[in-house]
Amino acid sequence: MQHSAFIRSGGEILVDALKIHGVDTVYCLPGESFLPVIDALAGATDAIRTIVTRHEAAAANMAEAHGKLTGRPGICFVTRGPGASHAAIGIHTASQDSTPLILFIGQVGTSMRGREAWQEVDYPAMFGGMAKWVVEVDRPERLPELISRAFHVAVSGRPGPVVVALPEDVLGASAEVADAQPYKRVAAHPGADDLARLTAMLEASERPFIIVGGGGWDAKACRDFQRFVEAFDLPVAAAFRRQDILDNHHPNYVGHAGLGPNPKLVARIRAADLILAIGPRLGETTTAGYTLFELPRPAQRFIHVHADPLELGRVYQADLPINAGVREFAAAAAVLKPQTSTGGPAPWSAGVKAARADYLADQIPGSIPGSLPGRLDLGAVMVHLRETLPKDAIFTNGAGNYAIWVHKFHRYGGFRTQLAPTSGAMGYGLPAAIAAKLLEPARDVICFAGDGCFQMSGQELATGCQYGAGVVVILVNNGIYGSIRMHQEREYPGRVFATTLENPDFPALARAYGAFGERVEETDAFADALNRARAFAAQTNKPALLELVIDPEAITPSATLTGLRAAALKAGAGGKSPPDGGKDHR
Ligand SMILES: Cc1ncc(C[n+]2csc(CCOP(=O)(O)OP(=O)(O)O)c2C)c(N)n1
Ligand SMILES: [Mg+2]
Repeated sequence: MQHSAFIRSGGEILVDALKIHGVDTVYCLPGESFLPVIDALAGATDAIRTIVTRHEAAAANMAEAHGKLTGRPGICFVTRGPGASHAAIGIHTASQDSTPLILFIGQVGTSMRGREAWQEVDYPAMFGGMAKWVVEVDRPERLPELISRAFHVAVSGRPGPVVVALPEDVLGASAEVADAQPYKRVAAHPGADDLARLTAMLEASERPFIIVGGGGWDAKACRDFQRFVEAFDLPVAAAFRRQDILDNHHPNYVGHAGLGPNPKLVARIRAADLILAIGPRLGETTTAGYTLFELPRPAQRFIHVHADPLELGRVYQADLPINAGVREFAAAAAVLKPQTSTGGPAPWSAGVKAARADYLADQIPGSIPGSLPGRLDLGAVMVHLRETLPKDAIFTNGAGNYAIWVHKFHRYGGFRTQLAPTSGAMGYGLPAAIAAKLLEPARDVICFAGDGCFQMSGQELATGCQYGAGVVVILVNNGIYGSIRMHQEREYPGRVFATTLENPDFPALARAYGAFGERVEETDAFADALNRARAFAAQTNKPALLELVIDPEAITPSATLTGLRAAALKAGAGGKSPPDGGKDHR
């Protein structure tokens, strides 16, 4: 690796910079706008693997999943205008999920900037509100500096996405410039005062409660966090789609404060006298539309730990705001000890056990009144998966009502066993699963997708086959955009429109790609089909798809479409109620 100056093309300078910053994989859909980079990647295959996708949204989603799994920026290369537009979803997800990601985009030559040249886009204007930083490189000499900064911005403080536009003449030109050093992540540490006050507030409380979430976690931070939780015997709920920070088998894990949470969990959070929010923003999905806590001053004593100082006090006023990266906070919290404890159980320990019992009871499908129609019970499928698969299996999903079953009935086995967009983006599951399998080939990777969700990225089965990603796709086919149909029945009962899908033969489609494809229509047939799918994926290193045929009536684990329609008609809905009502599942 070169740290001294010598003449290289812009593309070579850029790829050398990627190597210096530790990049081992890039996700890409080629364009002629960045051919010098592609050529430099061809010369760097000893250090960097290039995964070529079929759609830029998938490339960006794979890079996002890579960033989530590794804590290092996921790297994505796309072409200008159209490619950048397709990739935009990855920027949005990385932003909402606080994931380090760098999107490199080809750009028109500097001599024609501003003329609306072919496929020209003003990237600072396009991504300004979504990315942490957007930059256009104007000279090859500045590539080491600006790429180094891109890495620092992506990982430091609250992690997030960065966009780097690369005019084609900058990539093609030669320059003599020295390389930068590998990036160093910067995050705030909690102060000694913060930690002393936190301990004192904990000891003064009777019903403390942790909500854990946000970005920046790694395996060590999760272990440190667990030590803190155990030392004080604290109950822990996960923020929306952050269910893998504390192993769900742990006795202190008490549930998911996401969409449609267990009412008993909500009641316990409301009844707490001290909330410790460790990492999450406490956004709309975790707070039941900002109704879980009083705004702006929660009724409970409130400690908020977040990596971004501007997030603290933005929505909720904490009694103790702590500006710290979650890794830094967890490392400091891991060595805290109760001061006044006499060695016996904490005063709230019985409450933790009761909360855990509530969580386990809520994880038994069918424990909710009213049985669901259909021959294939998704609840039973989830129970089979959680009892069969190794604890370190990675579960991915996008958006749709099918995800309710996954989040409710699966027990995530700790850091990183969940890849799911808090942004609620459809189409995320398959690209995320492929990226995960390429990174963790020895682990089972299960992608959940609805029939709608799958069709936003199903073409990536080809990418999975090409690069040897033996993921198992569980496609939940109910023939509708179920989530939206559910809201439709609530708001406009009986007026079914624009939510019905005419679908292809999914197993045949999978087989056409070279993947495994099988349809499952009954609960009892699932176990053997899963065995066949896993065996195929393990033997061939290609994806295996199981299409689960679900009765559309079974719209949530506890509701039917007919039941929702009847309730809405009874309540007098029918175009009269406000269109933003009842947003509990998306
Ligand atoms: C990219 C994107 N487009 C649209 C939506 C709105 N949306 C949320 S869920 C959903 C339907 C999902 O359908 P499907 O994947 O079949 O799952 P189901 O709800 O039927 O289980 C839609 C259209 C979204 N969240 N993301
Ligand atoms: Mg569907």
